[in-house]
Amino acid sequence: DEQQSGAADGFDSLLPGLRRRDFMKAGAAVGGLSGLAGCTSLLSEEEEGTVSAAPDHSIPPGEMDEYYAFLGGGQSGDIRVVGLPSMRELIRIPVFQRDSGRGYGHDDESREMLEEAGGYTWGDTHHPRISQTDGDYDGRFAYVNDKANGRMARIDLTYFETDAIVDIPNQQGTHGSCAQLPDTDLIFGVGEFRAPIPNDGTGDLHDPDEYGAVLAAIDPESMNVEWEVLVDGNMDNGDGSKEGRYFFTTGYNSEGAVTEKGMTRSDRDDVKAFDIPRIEAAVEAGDYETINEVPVVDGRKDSSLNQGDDPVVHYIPTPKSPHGISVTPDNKYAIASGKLDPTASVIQIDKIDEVDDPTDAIVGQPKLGLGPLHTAYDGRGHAYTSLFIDSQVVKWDIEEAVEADAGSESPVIEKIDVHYNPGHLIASESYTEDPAGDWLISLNKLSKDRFLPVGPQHPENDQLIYIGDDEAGMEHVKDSPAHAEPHDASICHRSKLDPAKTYDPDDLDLEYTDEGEETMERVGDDRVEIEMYSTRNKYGFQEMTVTEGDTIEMQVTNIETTSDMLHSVAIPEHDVHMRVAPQETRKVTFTADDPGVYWIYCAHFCSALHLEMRSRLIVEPEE
Ligand code: K7E
Ligand code: RUQ
Ligand code: CUA
Repeated sequence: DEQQSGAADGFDSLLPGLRRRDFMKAGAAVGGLSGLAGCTSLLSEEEEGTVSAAPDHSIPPGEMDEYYAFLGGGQSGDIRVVGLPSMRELIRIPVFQRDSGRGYGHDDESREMLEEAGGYTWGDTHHPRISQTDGDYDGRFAYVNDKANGRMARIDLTYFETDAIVDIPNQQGTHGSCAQLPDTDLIFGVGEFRAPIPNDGTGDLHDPDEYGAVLAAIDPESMNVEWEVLVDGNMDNGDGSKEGRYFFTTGYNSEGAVTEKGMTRSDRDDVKAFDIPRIEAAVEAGDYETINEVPVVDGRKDSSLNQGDDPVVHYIPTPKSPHGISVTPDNKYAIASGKLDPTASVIQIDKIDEVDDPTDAIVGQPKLGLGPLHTAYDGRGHAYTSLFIDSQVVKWDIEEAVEADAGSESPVIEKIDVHYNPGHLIASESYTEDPAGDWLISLNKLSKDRFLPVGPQHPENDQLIYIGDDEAGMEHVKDSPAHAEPHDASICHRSKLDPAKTYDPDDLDLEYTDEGEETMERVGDDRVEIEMYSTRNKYGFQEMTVTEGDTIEMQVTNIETTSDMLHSVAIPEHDVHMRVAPQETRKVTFTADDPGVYWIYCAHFCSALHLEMRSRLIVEPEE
């Protein structure tokens, strides 16, 4: 053994491009190492791809990835855009938090949007979903929840920017989020925390029986909450059927308890299937109560709307605290992962409204392993479920699970170790009708020993797994450390996105100020309005003189026509950093509180004269 590793080491130094690990793997594949000649032949086998089934995932310098992955950044409040298969982080899209790198929350428009959405400084983004047309990504928008403050945001994928946020009434934690398919007619926000509705201090605050949670349906254009449905128990994740009839949520705490012990007392919780057309008919018929200006339909079990043959919400009992739920690409099944139970429940969608006992809609219950959380699809009839406790991804056969007895392990095809404790996993285009079936990312919560230590908080570990070869099996090809804390993701082929190269001034509300059109005007006693341009390497004004106490409204157009040629307006001691991208116009309003001279500078490195790109804000003392 010693000799072998010695040989490997020696070989390693001869061929620095080959990592020792690959070498050992190659060796194992043909039954051990036996001298240098054998090693050479192993190498060529690897080149022919007999050892690794995965296509090249290294993406050499200058080449582009095939997919965009949009990852919910969790408590960082952003969305990360990652290229696949390289796993390189391309950009972050700030959603619920200020970000000086993108000037978000620093100019008037984005600052007002954050202010109107509650004025919080952070959010908890879990589930980014891309808008679809005809069951496929149309690349127009992404929507993402804020679990922390009960909000939903929209990201404009032309500019990769958050363009709307709605603070959802009657909802404290918005957890699952999803678009109604196939054409994104509604966006659903799944209310998790049960609280009094309205939560304004009236009524009995101590009696959990008086609490409730609602599903919210949001118009994707106006971002108005159209209606809500009140339910029993907590809700967790959500996904919609592909034809738009149902929206599914997993639910825990059917007990309605307020302690961990109470929430896990009973053996069953449920999956709720919201019948969208029936709910809309109830709203149409005036069968609702308006709370905080939103029509709220009563979808609780004992509601009159749920008696009889046409319930608005079906409660389908499933084992103990199910977590993830996702609909199969062929729209036959909704699969709920057991979390505290080692099974997943396969619910046949067209049976839901046919069976007398809702349990009969569950047509399969394979035993997968410990802590099943989320399930993704490859479009070839396989499901991939993350096992949080086992630290594994399990691949299983969906139809086999329907054939087999409940609790059977026979549908399991294969398990692969991940490092460690995966939450979500996601496969390319898994949420569409036609998943690509090549790559899967396991978004692991604990990286433990996988990276250089960086103190008590470790990075997360996003692992790339190739799933494109059913015969060779799943292959783990990459570890990628991630800033806290990715949850769900959507992976979209690059052909379906068309990001802008520069802004279209017609898309913006503020007026374009070209070179020669700059103006500086005093309005009233204590307000100065400035409209100017920026370009390499100057601002419209080389100096701006104002008086102590003035409110300054500074609007800047970046008149560059070259993509990526950003300029910004950074003003020391005024907390201003306004990024202005090519052909974009932004405005910032601030007060010149203290007399003195302040150098305005451009914080985006733009040319060799970048450091000279400056202007002076001269604040004269008040007389
Ligand atoms: Cu499992 Cu918010 Cu989708 Cu996180 S939830 S992992
Ligand atoms: S200066 S290139 Cu601070 Cu060295 Cu930026
Ligand atoms: Cu403009 Cu730096």
